[in-house]
Amino acid sequence: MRFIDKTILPGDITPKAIFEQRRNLIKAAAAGSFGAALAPWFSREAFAATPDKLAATLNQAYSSKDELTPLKYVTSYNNFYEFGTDKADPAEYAHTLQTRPWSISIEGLVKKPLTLDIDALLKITPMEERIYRMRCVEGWSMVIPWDGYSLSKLINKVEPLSSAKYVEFVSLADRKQMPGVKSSIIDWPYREGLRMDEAMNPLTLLTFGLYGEVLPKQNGAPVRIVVPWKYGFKSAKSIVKIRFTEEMPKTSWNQIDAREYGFYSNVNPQVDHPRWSQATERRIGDAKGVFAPKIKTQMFNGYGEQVASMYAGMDLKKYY
Ligand SMILES: Nc1nc2c(c(=O)[nH]1)N[C@H]1C(S)=C(S)[C@@H](COP(=O)(O)O)O[C@H]1N2
Ligand SMILES: [Mo]
Repeated sequence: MRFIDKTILPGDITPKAIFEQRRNLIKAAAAGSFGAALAPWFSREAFAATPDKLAATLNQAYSSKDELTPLKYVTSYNNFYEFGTDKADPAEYAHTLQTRPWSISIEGLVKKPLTLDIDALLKITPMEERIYRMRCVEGWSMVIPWDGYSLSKLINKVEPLSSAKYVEFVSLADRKQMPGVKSSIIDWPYREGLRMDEAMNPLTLLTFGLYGEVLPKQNGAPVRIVVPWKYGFKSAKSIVKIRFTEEMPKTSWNQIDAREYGFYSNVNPQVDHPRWSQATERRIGDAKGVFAPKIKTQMFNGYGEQVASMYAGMDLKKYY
């Protein structure tokens, strides 16, 4: 079943006017006047019945200028195997996820291990909005305004020991809330990891929301990681544990098939997946739908300036 891309959703019209409106709203947010009436294009159904606003300020320095993926695609075409393997499953089944109370434990090789309630975690530093390109290994991509703060802010609070070389992220795995956990496709819980310098890179976002509101459940509420220069699966959802280790942690997709999914998984148009090319991608929600033009995938998903130096001298064909 692995990664059978059954459907690219049919096209939708994203009129330029709507896009311009969003841009203006973002400009207003940057100027500090966010919180006015919702723009009409903003579909509320995708969010919880009582949506929570996140007071986030757009960080232009880290934001892509690419056209945004309409919210309805961001919330209806997802990978979240805890709720099923079909792209439509998370939107259908994730409502059973209980995102409060929620706590996250930060442990392992740190001076100050910490267990934090989600509301405390939300407040440790001001929230930013960043428009990131996301590239999935299957060849689709989206451009999403994410709300959160650099993971480094949290890491600094726990004071990692010098022996800490990697960071492991562990997602919730609760059969009662997550129907997909019955399946044995993954040795649950879902686990991902980063090297310490990758975790500390300012681009790595501890993420609580998107489009200015708390994360929809299908997108990994109440807290996830977003690592925009890596394939989508590195960005673990609904995390309950962050652990600092000396050894490279075992990660879920690597365990499923090490030949197909490496630990690094940096977006790299020159390194093909064993079963398909990674040279191009299609933007989900493009007005032309399945006929959307394939665009060239950029090295490190276009974030080379910020991240390439971390891999200087590494053979990225070997460390895929
Ligand atoms: N816990 C967990 N995290 C996960 C996944 C998952 O199945 N379980 N899927 C990953 C994959 S393959 C992708 S492409 C992204 C999708 O994130 P999105 O649905 O918000 O676009 O989440 C990643 N994080
Ligand atoms: Mo993915």
